[in-house]
Amino acid sequence: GNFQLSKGGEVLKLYSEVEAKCLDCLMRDPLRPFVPQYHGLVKRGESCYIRLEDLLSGLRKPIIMDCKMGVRTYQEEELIKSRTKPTLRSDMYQKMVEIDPSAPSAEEHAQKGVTKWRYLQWRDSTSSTSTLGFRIEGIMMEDTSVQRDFRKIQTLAQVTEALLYFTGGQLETLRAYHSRLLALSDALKNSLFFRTHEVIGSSLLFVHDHTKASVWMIDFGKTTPLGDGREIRHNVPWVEGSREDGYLIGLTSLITSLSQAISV
Ligand code: 4IP
Ligand code: MN
Repeated sequence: GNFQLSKGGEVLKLYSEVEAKCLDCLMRDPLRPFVPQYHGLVKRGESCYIRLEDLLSGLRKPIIMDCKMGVRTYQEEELIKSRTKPTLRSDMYQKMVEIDPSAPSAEEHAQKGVTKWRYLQWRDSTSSTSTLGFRIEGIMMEDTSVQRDFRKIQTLAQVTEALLYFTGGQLETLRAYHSRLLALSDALKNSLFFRTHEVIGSSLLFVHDHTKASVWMIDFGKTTPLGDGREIRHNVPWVEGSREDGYLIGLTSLITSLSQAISV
């Protein structure tokens, strides 16, 4: 929805100041090879866009998986807002009821609304986000059909099953993804950007076709600097105020699951 097609191997994404700042920083960081190349801003009509490398260009009938990383997908600020000045979202209540009519409380049913924090938190706790540190948001197959039923996956064994489905069990593809994630893990260790940012709602995009497979870090609209020289570890559970995101918990889960898929 946020994308507008563009020519010349580029895509345009609706401008966000938070995301643009991250991309600027990432172009000068060891993570650069893991991020779509950023070519600055462009104005089209009334709107401003971020110019990004098209990660699908040159691929034939690509198959794509989006994994949202971290043990939570809401910012601490969202939790605070839900307590101090709660705004009810009827669209989020609606989405919740469609998936599980028994999920909202009696009060939420009465007001036909939930806060954004409540909705995002519910999504996290009913998926593998809270426990495994990531969830599969969707898979787009060769025929461009998108499957979203993976969001309710809870166990690592189910993730491994999904990875086998996504790759068609092809060993070469699974191995390529595995080694790419190990390389990412190394780059994250050397990244000043990673040490100094809380990474929320960001995804790893897995893309392969018949000839190659790669993984990219995308979506930095809720990734913010910790400030004041603060750093986080990314590999410990979150408690309020710690700003820990659990990104590395998710990466470890994914690497473990890929190892299992390879040895099937
Ligand atoms: C969506 O819920 C996703 O969590 C979005 O995150 C989020 O955008 C939306 O919040 C929320 O409605 P579903 O995927 O369950 O439909 P993403 O953009 O990563 O997909 P934010 O703003 O949190 O990035 P709203 O407030 O945009 O509706
Ligand atoms: Mn996303």
